[in-house]
Amino acid sequence: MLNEKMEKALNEQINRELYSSYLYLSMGAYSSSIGLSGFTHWFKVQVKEETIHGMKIFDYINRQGGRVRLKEIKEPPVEFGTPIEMFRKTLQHEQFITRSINDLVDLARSEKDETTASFLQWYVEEQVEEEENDKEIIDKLKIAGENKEALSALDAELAKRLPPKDEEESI
Ligand code: OFO
Repeated sequence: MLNEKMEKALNEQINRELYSSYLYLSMGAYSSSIGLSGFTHWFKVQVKEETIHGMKIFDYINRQGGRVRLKEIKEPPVEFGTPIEMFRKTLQHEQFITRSINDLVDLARSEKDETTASFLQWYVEEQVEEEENDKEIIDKLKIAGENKEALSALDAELAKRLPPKDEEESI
């Protein structure tokens, strides 16, 4: 079972995950507006990933007999600058999410809630992957520099991103 403090903190994390989804949807729209349809595809896959992250917590709260309380999702920015600036913002956001997951783990441990601490381990590992993906793209964008052909090749590569593996099981 979840205590009140833990339930509130998990509900806040659902909101952060759904905001991530909304933020990446906005980045996908921006990418389309600057002619990078492969980037749009990459962000659309990321939108699904973030929805899954939110839904896993939704399911966990329900299974633990807690109460999901959805809050307003704040409006994301509309403009993101150059592709590398946009991915730097993506990485910064993921680093913020990593800190919030670590805070949740600390809270679960201080509340002696081993079940939730163990549930959160999936997120701890997932955040390594999330940050790694962004860093890899930033590195590729650094190499591409001002070279339009290299940017176009990266756009084609991002267009091939596969949908999340656990899409069906989580929603
Ligand atoms: Fe849910 O990991 Fe990104 O935000």
